[in-house]
Amino acid sequence: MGEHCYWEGDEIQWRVYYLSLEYYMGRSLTNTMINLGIQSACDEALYQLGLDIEELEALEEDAGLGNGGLGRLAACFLDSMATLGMAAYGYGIRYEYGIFAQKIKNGEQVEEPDDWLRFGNPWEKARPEYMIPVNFYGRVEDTPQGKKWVDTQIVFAMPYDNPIPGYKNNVVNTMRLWSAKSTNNFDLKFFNDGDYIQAVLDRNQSENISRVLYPNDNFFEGKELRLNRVSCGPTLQHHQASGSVAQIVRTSSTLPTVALQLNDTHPSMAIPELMRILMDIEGLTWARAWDICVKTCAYTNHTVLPEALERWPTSMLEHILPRHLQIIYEINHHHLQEVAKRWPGDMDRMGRMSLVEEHGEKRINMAHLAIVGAHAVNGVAAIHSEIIKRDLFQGLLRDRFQNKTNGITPRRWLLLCNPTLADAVAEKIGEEWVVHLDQLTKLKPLVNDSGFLRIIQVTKQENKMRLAKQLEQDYGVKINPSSMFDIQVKRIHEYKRQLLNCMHIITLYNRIKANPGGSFVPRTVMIGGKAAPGYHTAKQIIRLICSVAQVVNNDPIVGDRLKVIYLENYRVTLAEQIIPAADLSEQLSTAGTEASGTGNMKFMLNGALTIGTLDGANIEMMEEMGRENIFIFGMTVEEVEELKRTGYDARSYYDKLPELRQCVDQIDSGFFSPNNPDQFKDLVNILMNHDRFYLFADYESYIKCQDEVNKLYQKPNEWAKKALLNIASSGKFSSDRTISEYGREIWGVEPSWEKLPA
Ligand code: 26R
Repeated sequence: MGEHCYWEGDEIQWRVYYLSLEYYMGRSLTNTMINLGIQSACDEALYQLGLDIEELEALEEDAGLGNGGLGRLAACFLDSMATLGMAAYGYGIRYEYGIFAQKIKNGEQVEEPDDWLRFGNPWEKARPEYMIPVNFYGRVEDTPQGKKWVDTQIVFAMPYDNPIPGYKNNVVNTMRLWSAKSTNNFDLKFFNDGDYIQAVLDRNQSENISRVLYPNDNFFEGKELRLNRVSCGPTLQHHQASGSVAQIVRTSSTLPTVALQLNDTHPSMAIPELMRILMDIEGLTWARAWDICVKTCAYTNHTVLPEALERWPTSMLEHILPRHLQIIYEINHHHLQEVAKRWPGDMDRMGRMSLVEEHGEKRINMAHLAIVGAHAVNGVAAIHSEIIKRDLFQGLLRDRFQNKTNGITPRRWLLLCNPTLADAVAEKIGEEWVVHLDQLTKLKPLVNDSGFLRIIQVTKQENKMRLAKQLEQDYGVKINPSSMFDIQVKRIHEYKRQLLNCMHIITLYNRIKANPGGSFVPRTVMIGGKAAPGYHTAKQIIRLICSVAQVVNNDPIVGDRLKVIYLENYRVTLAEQIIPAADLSEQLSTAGTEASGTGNMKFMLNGALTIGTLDGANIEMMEEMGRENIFIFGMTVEEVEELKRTGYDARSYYDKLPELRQCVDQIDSGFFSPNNPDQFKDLVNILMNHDRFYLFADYESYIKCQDEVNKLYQKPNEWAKKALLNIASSGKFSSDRTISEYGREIWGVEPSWEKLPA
């Protein structure tokens, strides 16, 4: 390579590498058949053989290589990039164990390992010919030829390729997942000691790097794991970055240039790694290497919760990646010179904007590294992008900040999971919506077509019956299929406010008990999601929901007017069954905390109405469908910020609102946990004294809004009209639209709907 550098000169970027530590793919069989256009042929062929394709489909394990929204977004993006004919690769980690399987035992979450590769993986192909050595540890030497990273330990990165078919366009892209593989000449000192067996056993240690997905969602743990010397965060991240970047640089000599998209800061080690390769190996100057790095890299932010931001202790990086730490310090040096030029003498600001945090344990702020090292930085919904532009870097590098509102793939999230609705839509407007989701607006005139409204209703009813039957089999609860299916499915987190939903359930229960003969709109409330294994409060929230379900479901006074179900082991495959059956989608995050949300879009596309706050993409959903077609409640971001400034006093709401008080007192006194009255004291203490997410401040408005939901549900025809308008307005939320915007505004790549010759 050297100075005859192919990177520079041409501004058009040809290949896209999406770097993500997570890909939450779910199953591949049905999706592959659909995208190849061979679904009915396969169905028919298997039928002829006396086999049932649905039974075969059910045998496939979910590829659960993700935690939640960020990982599923990456999976939707792969589908869209292939469908839009982009030369795009998804690079990630081939975890041997994906997200844990959740069991609910005695109302509590129990985690079981997800041994998804047990019976092999028919979709992957190992590519040992592309294996790459990755260096760790060692030290940096100053030589006349520049810096040399020496005495390192080597672990190989072994790539496995997985096919990503586009929708009926004869494109098949690649998802390349790296797996850690020991070197053969490991730890010679053990050989010298004659401890051959110990040396063989130790091979396993380095292969721990890709053993298991970290189940933390929105919580950063910046410490080295105790039992696991090798498999700690920066090691894993470096492994991915190094394998990917080395290979990209190696194979790029024939092409003008590439775009590297960082899915959050998790793969941001790619920045110092790219600098290292360009300078230490290819011999470029700092200035040229930096220019290439910034032009190549772009960074997407997915959360503003401070506890989720990656801040690695410099002591760890020093030990594991000494050369990368040096490079980061140098990047920071140049960066702070720019800050000083723009705000001379403003030492305070220098401290805030530095990549290096000096208060307490010295750490690297990876978001700052990613912003400085990337030519584009984006948030994932309009409001979120505004918030990060304002808060993350206060004005510096302002012209880098963009918005790219998230989307979902209509192939999996309508065509695959809701074939009856998909057919009904195609019957009216043809099939182009599958790749041009905007076309759903053509359904709008049908709000006055009673025949079509009827079809929407019947389809929903069928989906509800199917789910009810399944749940009755799985949980042995009797479900009233004419009740409203009120659903909240997502990771369990305080900011997502599953507790607010729970307080609504308790309020409904108390109303029924106070007026047993009264008439109530029957509801089946379903809540599902995994809690991070170490997140105590989230696990308590699950226990409370299950305890409330116990009491409510077994109270004869309640009958079939209210049922509560905890949906065990929520994952991609379960989402595909639940979402088409939803009447009401719950999106309750405190305004300003949910970056976008993507589940909200899946419900909308499948004709559920939303009850939600003015947060994340809910706001843009409302803009698309009109405020009269969504149930909005609660504080705006500005009101939340105002409340924070003036001081939040939970007790004032508790004193003022009798229904809230009754509900809190019941949780506190053990009404739902008679065998352990103190069970939920911690939760109540948080709500009353340390609530960062202001649940009580939104309680009254939430309950009133739910009353409106009930009123509308009693007018099935009006409900169906709004459901139809939801579907018809959801075109914007296709990941095809999102990816077209990334292509045009960040990567310099045009989408193409051209069908290649077969
Ligand atoms: C352990 C730590 C480093 C960590 C932090 C955060 C690990 C995983 C996360 C997950 C976060 C980044 C995430 O999933 N964010 C979600 O991204 C979705 C896709 O953009 C958004 O829709 C959703 O609002 C946001 O919470």
